[in-house]
Amino acid sequence: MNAEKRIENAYLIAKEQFAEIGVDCDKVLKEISKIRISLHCWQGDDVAGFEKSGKNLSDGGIQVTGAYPGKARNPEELRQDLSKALSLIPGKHKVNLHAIYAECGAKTVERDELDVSHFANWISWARKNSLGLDFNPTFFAHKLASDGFTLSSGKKNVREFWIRHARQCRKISNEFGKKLGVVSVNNIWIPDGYKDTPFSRLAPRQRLIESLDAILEEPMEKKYTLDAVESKLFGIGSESYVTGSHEFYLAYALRKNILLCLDTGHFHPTETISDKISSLLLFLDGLLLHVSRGIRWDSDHVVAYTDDLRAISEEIVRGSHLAQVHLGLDYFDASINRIAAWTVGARNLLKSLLAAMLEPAKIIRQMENEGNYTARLALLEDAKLAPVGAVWNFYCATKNVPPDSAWMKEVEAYEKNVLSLRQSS
Ligand code: RNT
Ligand code: ZN
Repeated sequence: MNAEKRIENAYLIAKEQFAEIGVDCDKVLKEISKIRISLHCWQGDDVAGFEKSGKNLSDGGIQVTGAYPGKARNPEELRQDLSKALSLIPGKHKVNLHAIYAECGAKTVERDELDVSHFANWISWARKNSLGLDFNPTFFAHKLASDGFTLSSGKKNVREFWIRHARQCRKISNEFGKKLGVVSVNNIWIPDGYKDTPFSRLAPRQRLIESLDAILEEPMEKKYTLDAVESKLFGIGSESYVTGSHEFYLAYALRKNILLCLDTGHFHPTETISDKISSLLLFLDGLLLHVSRGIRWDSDHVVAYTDDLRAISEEIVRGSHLAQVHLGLDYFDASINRIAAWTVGARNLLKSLLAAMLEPAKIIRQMENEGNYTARLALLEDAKLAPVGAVWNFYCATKNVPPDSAWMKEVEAYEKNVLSLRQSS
């Protein structure tokens, strides 16, 4: 039997098996194809960006490790690599850009002078490929971030520079939304914090409120751009104190009615974000997720198909929160093929959503409501070995994307024919 036929037959059997427990696979496939996940451009070049001036990524509390050959060196290569990865991920998605991915030609344009014209190539590429674009002001890898403070800096000129940058970025994001017809999420993450114990935990937070208020002053239509703020527990060089903590941004997002961004790597190592989702969405309009996989610390490993990931997707699907939760990936592993890194993470996130959609929700909910916790446990456990893989491979086939165990061959060919040629130059 050829692979195509085998995938179809496996699907037909799986479909019957799911129908027996009240799940309609065809309907699920329609639902999952509506989900856009946001592929973070920065995995493709180790968060380097296209600014010419020399700068240090760890001036910003993050770090990339690894030296796998073939990373993208310019916008054309980065888009080429993103296109390759996107061809291996079923569905229509978004790409997440940072301000440092502006294309300014020979000119040096300071971050507070960036505008949408510097993203014209990204916009036309996105339009051609039916993609949305998300955005992030870049508050790291810059001389005005080298003392560890940006929006909450004690220096007025530093704060004002970053406020101007963030205001420009909101306008750029707004243009992305208008020009592409897909809402653009504009996420603020700042590295601000102290390496050692501060005396005043309050003062930087007071300054951060003022800066954020100034950034968000201009009203923007939410159908084009959505503001988000991302918290963190600690970073490299901000081990003792981070201005933008979880409590700070949760309260701020509530007050301003904007999105809260939860990065899975930004909490205590044993703290998961899945149980936060239902509580937060009772009070907030929406969430942005930066799905990552921290190992021992916020290490930004490629998203794997873990219980943590599955629990996040289950919460989103069981609570019918798909419209309110914006899903983005955020990791940077430079020790493996970068196209595979994107593909593995994105496919895993989609797989976990698919698995959640294939749960026999109706029956389990009924058991729970009746207080039949024995049956609830039994059904949840049985669901773990349900033939999700057969549905997944069929879904890939319907979207002209290689199934599991076939896509990696394409990455290998791309490495041989494209990436390896980059080493010599
Ligand atoms: C850093 C944050 C932030 C960055 C990206 C590059 O800890 O997670 O989201 O990873 O903006
Ligand atoms: Zn993040």
